[in-house]
Amino acid sequence: MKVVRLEDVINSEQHVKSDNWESRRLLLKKDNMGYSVHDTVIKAGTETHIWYQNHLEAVYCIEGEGEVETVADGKVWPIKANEIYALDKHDEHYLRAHTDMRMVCVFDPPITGQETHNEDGVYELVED
Ligand code: 9YT
Repeated sequence: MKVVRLEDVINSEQHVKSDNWESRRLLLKKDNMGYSVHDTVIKAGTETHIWYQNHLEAVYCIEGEGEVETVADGKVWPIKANEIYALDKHDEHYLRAHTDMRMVCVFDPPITGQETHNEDGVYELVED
């Protein structure tokens, strides 16, 4: 087994920073778990367009509050600490953070760590 500490991931190559969020990737494809696990901070006041066409993602909010709007039906889902949302239909959505939101994200398939959001908010699949 292994233990991964957030303090060791911070400011390493597994700490990815964007305008709207920072993602500390605790477990990646290379860890061979079948999923990846990220400790992510979504910055207060931001709106991010996301559409993971190639991945399923579950997002557990452990701090803060905001909302998700699913594009297909225009439904707005308030999200706060101790709630998990599951993008079980590869749902295209907008994530809006009212405060800083700390989210634990699980991706299936696992991301490799090299993905970036393209113009559609998609992570392309990265082959080894
Ligand atoms: C909640 C969410 O999807 N945020 C975007 C970043 C992504 N989860 C990542 O790469 O950790």
